[in-house]
Amino acid sequence: MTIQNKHVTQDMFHVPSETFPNIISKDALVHYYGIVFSQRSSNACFNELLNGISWQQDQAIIFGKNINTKRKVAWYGSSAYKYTYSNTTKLALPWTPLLLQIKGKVEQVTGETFNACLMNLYHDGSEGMAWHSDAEKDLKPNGAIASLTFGAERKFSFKHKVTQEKIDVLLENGSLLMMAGPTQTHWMHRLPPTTKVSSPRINLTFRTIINQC
Ligand SMILES: O=C(O)CCC(=O)C(=O)O
Ligand SMILES: [Mn+2]
Repeated sequence: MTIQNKHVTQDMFHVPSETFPNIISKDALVHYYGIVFSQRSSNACFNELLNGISWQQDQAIIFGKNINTKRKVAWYGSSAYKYTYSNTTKLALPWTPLLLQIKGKVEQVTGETFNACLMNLYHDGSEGMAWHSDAEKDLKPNGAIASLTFGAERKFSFKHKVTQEKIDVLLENGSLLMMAGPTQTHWMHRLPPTTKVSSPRINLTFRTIINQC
């Protein structure tokens, strides 16, 4: 099943989440808000983030070996939060003015608050992210994760951990998706690689870190 939303909103303030129904009916809370940044702002954000963010090569464990991925990542937050995943620990850099502005907009639209952001830079469709859930011990249990896309449109997939049911969403330039409640406990998600996309995409996932000052 693929969900598409052509709802275009340039100046979207907090919108009750029931306006954007839960796109996964079972064991999850996932809202797709569609495009929340105009194409012009999205392109400007993309360029500023591409050049102004401290992008680093990410590590992944494949067949038990630590390898560098082609995808780049960055970790920013309200404090020098540690975030440990795939055997590596990152220390958050302080928000840039643009990231703070974007965070404010995401908080306005979702009605949630966030204190950190994990960012991914996919150079083209050959780069993606494998099946996983975001439930590390550093994250608020059942906390909302808001995922913003700038650049290339990509398919994003969910898979139920028990039933294996799959749901796909198309993540458009300037669009926002929020996962909350039991989603990470019962579902995995991934960004599948594709030969159909040759341009880059930046993804920002706003999160809440707990038990760190
Ligand atoms: O790029 C995406 O849309 C997904 C990123 C993701 O799942 C993550 O950073 O945990
Ligand atoms: Mn994730």
